[in-house]
Amino acid sequence: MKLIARRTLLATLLALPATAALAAPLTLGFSQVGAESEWRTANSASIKAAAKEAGITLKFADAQQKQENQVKALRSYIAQKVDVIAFSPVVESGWDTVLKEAKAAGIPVILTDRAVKVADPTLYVTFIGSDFVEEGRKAGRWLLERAAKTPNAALNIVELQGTVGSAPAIDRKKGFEEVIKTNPKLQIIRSQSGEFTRAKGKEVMESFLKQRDKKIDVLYAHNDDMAIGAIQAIEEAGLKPGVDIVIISIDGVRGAFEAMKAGKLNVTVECNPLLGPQLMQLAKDVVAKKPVEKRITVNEGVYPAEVAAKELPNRKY
Ligand code: GYE
Repeated sequence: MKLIARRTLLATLLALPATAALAAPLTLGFSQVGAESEWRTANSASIKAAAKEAGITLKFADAQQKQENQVKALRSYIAQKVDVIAFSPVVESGWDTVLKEAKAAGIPVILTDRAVKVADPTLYVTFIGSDFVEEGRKAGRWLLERAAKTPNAALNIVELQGTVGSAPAIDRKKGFEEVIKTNPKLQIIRSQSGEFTRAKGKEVMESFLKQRDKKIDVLYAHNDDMAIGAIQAIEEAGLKPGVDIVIISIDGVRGAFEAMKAGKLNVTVECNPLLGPQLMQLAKDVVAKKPVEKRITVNEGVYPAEVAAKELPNRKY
């Protein structure tokens, strides 16, 4: 008798629309840049695991570093009427139209990792990610300190830029240049995109090394993967990476710590990809119409080769 009563009560409760609405899992449409680097792999894994943990239904699409694929994914999320959209924009510009479509459909948009340039900032609710200009400055400051130890020597720098038009490539270049220009002995003699990948980083470094007009003293790579590709090119050219050419990169992935331990990379500036848990909380808050900050940054450090062996076991990506 008691059991039947309880069942009836439960059925009544479940039939209530308000209860049903509360129990419905939130759907998040996420458009990822691609799978170009160790950083990105860790970022995607973090987002997938955090969605599961938070009980959020995740629709996930990999754009293979192509903006057109991201626009398609965003449009399909709008058509599917997801509760909230999040994406990491491959490049900064060209988003106005699709973001207006999301707004017109009443679907809130969260930016993660990379920023956009849009005329109307209300086209997205919030942006969570690193301060890339500051990362570039940190890389520059490390080099300034190193250069201060050999004050008379001129240092020729080659730069491997990230994906053309992407926020991290633009900002990491800007922050680095801002700092190194205070020492005229530091000059960027070549700068080209290695698209944030190992393969392209290696290929571009090979071409830098073939041009024998100037000696290369320093490599500044906008991410660890390109630095790791370049290390291979430097070794194949019969030089010692980390010794004959000082190497600075950004991200702080495991591969970078291993390269530092082996003495082939001199320093990495941390960029934390583990944005999943914070993104899921934001998604819930945004859907619940709670006020959120427009810009949420992540705290990060700098790791020189001297601390690599000690730090490696603590790394989470
Ligand atoms: O540094 C790089 C990746 O947007 C911060 O993209 C991210 C960058 C990261 O491919 O490795």
